[in-house]
Amino acid sequence: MVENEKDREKRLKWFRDARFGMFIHWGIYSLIGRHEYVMNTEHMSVDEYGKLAPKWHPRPNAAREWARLAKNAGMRYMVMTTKHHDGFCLFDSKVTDFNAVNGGPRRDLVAEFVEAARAEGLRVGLYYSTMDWRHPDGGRSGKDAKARKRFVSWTHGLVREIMTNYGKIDIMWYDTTWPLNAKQLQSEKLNAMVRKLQPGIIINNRSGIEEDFGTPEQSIKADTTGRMWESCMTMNGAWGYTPIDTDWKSASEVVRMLRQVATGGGNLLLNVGPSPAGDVPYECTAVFSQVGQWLRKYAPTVYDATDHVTGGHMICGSYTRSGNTLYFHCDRWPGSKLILNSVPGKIKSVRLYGGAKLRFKEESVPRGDMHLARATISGLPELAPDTLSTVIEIELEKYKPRK
Ligand code: FHN
Repeated sequence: MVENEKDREKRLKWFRDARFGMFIHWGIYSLIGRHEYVMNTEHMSVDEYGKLAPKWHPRPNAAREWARLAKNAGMRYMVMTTKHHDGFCLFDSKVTDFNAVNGGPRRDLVAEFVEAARAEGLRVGLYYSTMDWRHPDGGRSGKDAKARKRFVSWTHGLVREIMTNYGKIDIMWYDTTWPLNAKQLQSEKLNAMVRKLQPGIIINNRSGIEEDFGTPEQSIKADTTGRMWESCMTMNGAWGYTPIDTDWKSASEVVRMLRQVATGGGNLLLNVGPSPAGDVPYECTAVFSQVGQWLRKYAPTVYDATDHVTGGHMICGSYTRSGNTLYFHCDRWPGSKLILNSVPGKIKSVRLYGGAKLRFKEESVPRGDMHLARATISGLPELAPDTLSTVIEIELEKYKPRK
């Protein structure tokens, strides 16, 4: 039965409302600590790389710490890698013995992950890369029909396992079909199986079919067609554990990214790459707790403000919007007066979010044969009440999108 738009929006509603999720890239590559691509970037043979597996002994239930960290940061869902390009499965499998139960951890890490996320009331997503550097048919499946048949059957078998063995899964997060295309990977058939096993599931666009949401990566590009989208971002430059990359994002950058995804009606999936033992780098935990604290005050200005809006102030900040209410997120504090050009509608009232009303003046400033709109908000404190970002709530008579 073809799903109608109303039912589809109902299925997607929790995801649209969630706004903020945690991405986890964890695997035997963390033992080396030089990116999840290390097998490729350092030209390791399959055997040499495979020798890492029995050396991986993460502590039990590290995922419970991640889930608490995610919850405290204001995240509402978590997505973890079940198999990355390296072929190591973090779950028990009858399809491949290169898995976390068969060697190394000798535990089902996907089971631990889903249990931990659910214990914190968070939705669960499973990442699965359909590209595989280890499988002998992986690379040649693009050109060799017999190899492709074997590899596609293997892939469908593994996806069937993660969609069957862990209860209700909320998101199927595919990654990269290389060297195959959707037709060769039989993605229609694969996703029909996934939806049969998990009726309410949401599927991303990386099995080569559009499905439910787009996945801009390391950038925030709003999908203005109204189609759901989620931007995935690293905290430093790598997805997997890479402590030598110390270029970490700040809490203010994360808050700004949250505003940007809210403005465009999308989600932010922010990544952590835990250590071999399961520790989240402290640079992430510190930022996540600051962001969580900020969200506890300003949650509605990010979670509930899902209407598209553009404009703001080139230096000081930009808006999110909920109907006729604008939230101006001020990252760089101007002092006691804020001057905004072209506010999209006539102002009814202005206040510091959760605070006292502020004075405002609307003007039309002549310049040559033009008249430029300007709104001056005064009576602000000299110093920013919140250094990450202070929100000014502007009630409009009616929101009038800028042409
Ligand atoms: O190659 C992967 C990469 O390691 C990481 O998993 C990202 C996450 O979206 N996906 C691929 C690059 O697009």
